[in-house]
Amino acid sequence: MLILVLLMLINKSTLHVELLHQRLKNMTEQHKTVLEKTVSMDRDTEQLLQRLKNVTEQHKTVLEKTISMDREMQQLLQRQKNVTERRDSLLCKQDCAGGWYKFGCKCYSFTAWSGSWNKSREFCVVHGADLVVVDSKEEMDYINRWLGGHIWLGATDEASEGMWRWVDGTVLSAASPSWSGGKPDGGKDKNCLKSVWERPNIEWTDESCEDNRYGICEYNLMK
Ligand SMILES: [Ca+2]
Ligand SMILES: [Ca+2]
Repeated sequence: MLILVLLMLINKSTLHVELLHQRLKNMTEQHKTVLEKTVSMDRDTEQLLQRLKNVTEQHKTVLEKTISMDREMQQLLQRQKNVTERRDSLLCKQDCAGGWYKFGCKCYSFTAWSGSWNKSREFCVVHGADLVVVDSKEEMDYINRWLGGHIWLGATDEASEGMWRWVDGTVLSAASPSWSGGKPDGGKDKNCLKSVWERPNIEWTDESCEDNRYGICEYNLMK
């Protein structure tokens, strides 16, 4: 009986040992698998780090090129500005056409005959000019020195009553202090700008465009 019990105990121990052995084997395999995965992840991480390094270097190179191109662009723009200024300066030094008077970089002349505002403008345009656009106080003072009264200037409200525009498209305010007192007041019958001599000043008034007057033309030497 004792032997039988001993045999049973030995048998049970053997089974237990086998079970332990199997568990150890499983754990070893699991450990091996985890180790392999860790090695693989390490490799991936290294590759990713290398790629990140490459991308960072590429980015740095592109950034340096962009900065260099910006600098070149600034130099080119500055050179272009210098060339334009030199060209304008040379153009401005030219003489005006015969019979035209020079002020700054502009040339001025009266029309050769008196005519309607449109006929006067045509004369100016045929000579490469247009009716004068008075766009600074200096210019106004200059032309006033040799303007008599009743001369066509380059502004009209023909296109839209009350909306005065110079021939270059810029707006002439009806509130400009150059208008003679109470002008413009001619409504749709008077759509063209004329100088009048309101002693001691030259002032502006609206006039019928069909009146026959001399006009004053202007052209820019720099265009
Ligand atoms: Ca002008
Ligand atoms: Ca008018």
